[in-house]
Amino acid sequence: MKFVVNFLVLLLMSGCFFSTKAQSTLEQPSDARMEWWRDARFGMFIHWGLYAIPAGEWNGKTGYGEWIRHSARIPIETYDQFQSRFNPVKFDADTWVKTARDAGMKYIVITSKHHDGFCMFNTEQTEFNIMNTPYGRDVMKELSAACHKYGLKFCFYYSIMDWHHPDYLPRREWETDRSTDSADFNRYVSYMKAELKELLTQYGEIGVLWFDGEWEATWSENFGKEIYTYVKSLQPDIIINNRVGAGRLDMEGMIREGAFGGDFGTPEQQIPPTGLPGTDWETCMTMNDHWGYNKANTEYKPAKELIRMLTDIASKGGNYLLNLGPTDQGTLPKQAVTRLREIGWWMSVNGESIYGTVASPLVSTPWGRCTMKDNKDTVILYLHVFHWPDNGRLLVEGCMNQPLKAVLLAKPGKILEVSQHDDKITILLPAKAPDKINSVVRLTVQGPLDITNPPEIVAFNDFFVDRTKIELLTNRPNVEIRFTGDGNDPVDTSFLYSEPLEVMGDVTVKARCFRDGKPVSGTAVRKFKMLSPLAPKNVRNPEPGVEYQYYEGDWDSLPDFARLTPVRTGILPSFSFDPRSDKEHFGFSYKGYILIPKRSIYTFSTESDDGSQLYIGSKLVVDNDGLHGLRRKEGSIGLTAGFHPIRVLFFEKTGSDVLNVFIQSPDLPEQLVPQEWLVHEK
Ligand code: FHN
Repeated sequence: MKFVVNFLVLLLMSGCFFSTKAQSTLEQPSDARMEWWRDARFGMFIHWGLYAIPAGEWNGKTGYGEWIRHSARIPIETYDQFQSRFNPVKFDADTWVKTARDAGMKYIVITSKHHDGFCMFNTEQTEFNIMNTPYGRDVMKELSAACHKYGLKFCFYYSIMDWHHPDYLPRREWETDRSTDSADFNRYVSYMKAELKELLTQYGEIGVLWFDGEWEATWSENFGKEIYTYVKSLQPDIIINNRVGAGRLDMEGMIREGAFGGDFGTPEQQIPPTGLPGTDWETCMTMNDHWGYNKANTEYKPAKELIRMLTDIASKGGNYLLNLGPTDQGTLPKQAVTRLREIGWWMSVNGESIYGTVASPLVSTPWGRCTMKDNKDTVILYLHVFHWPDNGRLLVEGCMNQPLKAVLLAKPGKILEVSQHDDKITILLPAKAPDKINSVVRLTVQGPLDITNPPEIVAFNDFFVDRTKIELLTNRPNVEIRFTGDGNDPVDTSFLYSEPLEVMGDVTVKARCFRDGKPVSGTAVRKFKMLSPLAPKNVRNPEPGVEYQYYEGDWDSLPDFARLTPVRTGILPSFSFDPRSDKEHFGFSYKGYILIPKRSIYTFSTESDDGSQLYIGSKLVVDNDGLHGLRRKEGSIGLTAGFHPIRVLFFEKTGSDVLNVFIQSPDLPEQLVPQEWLVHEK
């Protein structure tokens, strides 16, 4: 109570906080084996196989990729015929490798075997391989030689999932004609090991084994550890991704707590929102919308976007594995080549700001991104300027290091004027940016690194009911946090924070770190707003469960269910799919009341594949609509204790289908909405 009173008194004057809790930050694990990979930062992903022959088209549909055999439900006998047509007569390993090298890429990861089971290398383990095609050449041997010739690391992608091998289970659910009687998964694992031995003993040094297709129930953590150990026994210095295990959290690419994670995480088609201290990770991404060649998909990401993504990833301490899908003729799509050429030009000037760098020590870089080389006695900060300042003044906050020199990498001979006031370093830039996509300033400062980011203003939510607790945190030793509650910037005489406080009204909190009376960080700002909670509804005869309406249809977003006729209706204990009859093309509308235990702010979230929405009363609290893989979105609302109307909408198009509905409040740990809280009116 003391601090609430103190705070109220201080808030009237301008507020006060108390606490400087250290946050743990894991150091990057130093490992000679990972060194080349961490330095490389940028690699080429290649998806090439029989699927390049249909090139995304089947029965008049053109939206397929490397999954075409499954997605278009092509019988194995039909698909296998592609083997007798595979003849990439225009393939030239040197051309491919030089294209990667000239783009600034340091390694190539290529599909030795994708899910279709076709082996793009000379294997003794199956006839279903490239040597038994009109082409009859081992392209992996040629690429390996070219990589070793031009100084790139040669790496293999290898799919655990195999839609061709008779011992692999499960079959595709539509392949009811393929017997599983004699299938022996352990024998399949032995087949895998025999192929991996060929890949790891016949193609020279392999930089990375990039496993994939590990998500089906037949694969296990134990298999993963067995294969990891086996691969390392063949090439001890090889690097292996986390998809060898069974613990990956879908496309975000990191592993569940305690799961076996190989050597690095594998976010796919996404970039983690922040750096992942102490973790090696690599984002893999397509240039268009497909991994394998799709001739109709001519929309490729512009080079500007690709360069800025490379920079963003490096600024967070990750690698960028950028994909292209070659044609059945063995050529690289021209749209990909033109983009790689533009990336190469940028890298030829600015590559040092990517290679061998580590994550930015600065949290706030509104003008772009930062990468770093910390040589202890001197530190190099690479300031990647996406947005050239109109006033020509580039500001770096929170750095107490003495600036030694600043130059543009595009004009290294011209020294830029640099000044420093407290934690603020200002660099005077020329009127025109040398590169409209990303101009890099190399700022060299005296070590050791002395950078302090603004304090973290921690609270359950920006909104609250009645009161909320706020903490101000920093991981910096020998600093103090000073703050205000009236919107003014903190100064050395502002209130000192030492313990959490409670806020009972709208307030703008500003906080900054100080040392010996001088500011050493930028200022953190966060606005808090008190909400009036929704009043409860009177429910005369509450009965357990929610009402559901089950629909069937083909949608790309949530339909207006009110305009449709449900296939089935009834009561369910929670938001489940039990009554559905089809695994695809269906939707649900659930409605009822949720019994809220206490007056508070509540955060709801839906985790769904495909789209979902959650309403409380007439308010759309969570909008997670659209065609997407497993994705989670949240929203908050103030509620009083009692019954509140809840409505959840969901649709599934094709593929996997998931709906989870979570609830959380300052006093309620995040959890699936308890079934006993859900009722409907009898
Ligand atoms: O199913 C594969 C897909 O075809 C592609 O190989 C990507 C690349 O990382 N991995 C899987 C999807 O997550």
